[in-house]
Amino acid sequence: MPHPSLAELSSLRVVIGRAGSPSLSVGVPLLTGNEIEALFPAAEPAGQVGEFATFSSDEWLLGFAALPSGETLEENAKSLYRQLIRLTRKHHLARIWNYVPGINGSRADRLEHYQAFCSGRAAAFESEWGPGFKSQVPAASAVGSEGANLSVVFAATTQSTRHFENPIQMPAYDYPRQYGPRPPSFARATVVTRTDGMRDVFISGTAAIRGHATFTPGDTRGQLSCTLENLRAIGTACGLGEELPESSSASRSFKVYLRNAGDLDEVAARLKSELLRPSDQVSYLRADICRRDLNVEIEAAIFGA
Ligand code: 3EB
Repeated sequence: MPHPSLAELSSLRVVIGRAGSPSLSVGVPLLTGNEIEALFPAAEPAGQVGEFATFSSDEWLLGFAALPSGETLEENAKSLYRQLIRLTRKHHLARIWNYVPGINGSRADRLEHYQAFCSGRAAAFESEWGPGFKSQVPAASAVGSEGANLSVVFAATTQSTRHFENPIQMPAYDYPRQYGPRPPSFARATVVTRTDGMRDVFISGTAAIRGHATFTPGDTRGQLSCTLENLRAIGTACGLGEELPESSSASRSFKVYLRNAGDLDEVAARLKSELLRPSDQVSYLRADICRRDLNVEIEAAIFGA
């Protein structure tokens, strides 16, 4: 199948609340799927709070913000996260999406942009929540953006949340120093138990990391197998089961990030036979992954499990 050249692709736009409300373009080209990521269509605008446009529905508080990246990435990550943590004080964080310009590039002192982002984010959590913050961090993803801004999107809730780790992956917040001065601050999954007893489950960006090491560096086929195994393992750990979930009318949406657009057909064919159901929503996006040797990352949101 011929694919459009990367330059012609439209970029993913995040819309919270009703269609047509202001959107955030996150600088991630869409390969196939919906160019609008519609989050919580029932939410209503709840005002601008600092840098964040916020939205709310009964139990949810949502928002997005963007600030310039470049040499100010670490400070701006810290500043956005301090605002985010303060404005969600009466809620529990359930999911954060991060889009980081030039994620695999390095700043003048050679610290990688992703590592600078991780430092700013960890500093914000530590200053707001104290040194034990890691047990409270929610599910997240952090992928490369082709735009100029660091974009941050969050979902928080007044319902109860539990965070889960994957037994076959080291918790990211415990990664050793070889990956950067401050480890990433996120949980592998967050489960929201709704007042009606159903669960909404956010599975973080999941890649081919075993323990803390990259599995088959640069090899998409091997990494996809490892990523699918990680998804089954976190599904089991968080109580959904490896079928995410086995049976049900739960609505599932997936985002698949590919470093190389040329991997699309092979990855999509395998996911169709090994992961996806006809009722799932899935978008394939062209993005750099936070480690240079990773080619694929998959995230999931499961509502009503
Ligand atoms: C990993 O497992 C791959 O920094 O928020 C996945 C999900 C990854 C979230 C983040 C990073 C983040 O470490 C990368």
